[in-house]
Amino acid sequence: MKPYKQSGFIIPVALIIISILIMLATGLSHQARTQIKALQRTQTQWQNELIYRSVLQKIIHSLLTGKIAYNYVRIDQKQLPIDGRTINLDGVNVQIQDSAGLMGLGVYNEKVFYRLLLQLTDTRAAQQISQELSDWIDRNNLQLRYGMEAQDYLQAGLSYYPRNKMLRSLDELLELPSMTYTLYNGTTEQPPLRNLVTPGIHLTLNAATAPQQVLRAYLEGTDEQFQAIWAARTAENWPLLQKLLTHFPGTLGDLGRFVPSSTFRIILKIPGQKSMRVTIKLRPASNPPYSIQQWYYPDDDRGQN
Ligand SMILES: [Ca+2]
Repeated sequence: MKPYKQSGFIIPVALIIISILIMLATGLSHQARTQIKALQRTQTQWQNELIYRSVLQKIIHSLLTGKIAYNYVRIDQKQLPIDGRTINLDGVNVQIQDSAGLMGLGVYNEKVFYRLLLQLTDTRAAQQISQELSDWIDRNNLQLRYGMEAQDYLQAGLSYYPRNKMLRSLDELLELPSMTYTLYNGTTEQPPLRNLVTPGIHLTLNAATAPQQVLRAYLEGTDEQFQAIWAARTAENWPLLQKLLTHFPGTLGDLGRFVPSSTFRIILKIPGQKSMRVTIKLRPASNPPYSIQQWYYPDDDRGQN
C-alpha cells in the first residue's frame, strides 16, 4: 500500500513540475520568437539601408556630373526629375526635390505660409498656425490675434515657451499648439506639410520645380489664371510658363528664371518598407563634393506621441 500512497503524492507534484516546465518553455519560446522577429526587422532595415545608400550614391553622382535645367538633371541621355515626382530606380521609389522649389521658412512670410496652409486645412486653422508661427519666431511683446506668446503657452498648460527665434529644424513646427499630426505628415489625399517647406532661407522660388501648392501660395490671382500656369508647367512648356509668370501678380521676384538650388531633398522608399529622407548640398569644389544636411532613417512620421 505504501508505494501506492507515495505515487499518489508524487503524481500531483510531477504534474505541477511538468506544468511549470511547460509554462517556462512556452514563455521562453515566445520570448525567442519576439527576439527573432526583432532581429529579422533589424536585418531587413540594414539590407534596405544598403540599397538606399547605393541608389543615393547614384543620384548624387548624377546631380554632380549631369546638367541641371528646369525640372530635371540630364545624364547619359536620361533625365531624372528634380521636382519631387516619384520615379523608380533599382526597385526604389525616389523623389528628388530641388530645395528652391520649396517654401523657405528661414525668412518667414506669414502671408504666403497662410496661403499654403489654406490649401491643406480650414481658414481658422490656417490663420492660427500661420500666426502662431509668427509669434514663435518674433519677440514676446507683440501678440497677434490668433497667435500665442509665452503667457498663452503657460495658460494652455504647455511645458514649454515659444522660441522667439528663427526655426532651427522643421520638426519645431510640431510645437505650434494648433499644428496637427495629419497636417504635418499628410494623408492619402494631401501631401505632408513637411514635404512642402524647409527651415532654410530662400530668396527666390524655382517655379519649374515647386510643388503645385507651394507655387499657388506664392502667386496671387484667380484659380483660372493659376490653372493656365500649372498647365504650362505640367506640359513643360518653359517659354509659355515664363511668359505667363511675367504677367502674373506674385509675391516673390524672379519667378521666371528657373534657378535651382544646390540643396536637394531626396526621399527613398522600397514599397512596404520604412523610407529614408536625406538632404544634401552639392559643393563641387570641396572634398567630398557634397555635404549631408539631414539624414533620417528610418524616416517615421513625426509627432505621433
Ligand atoms: Ca514671440
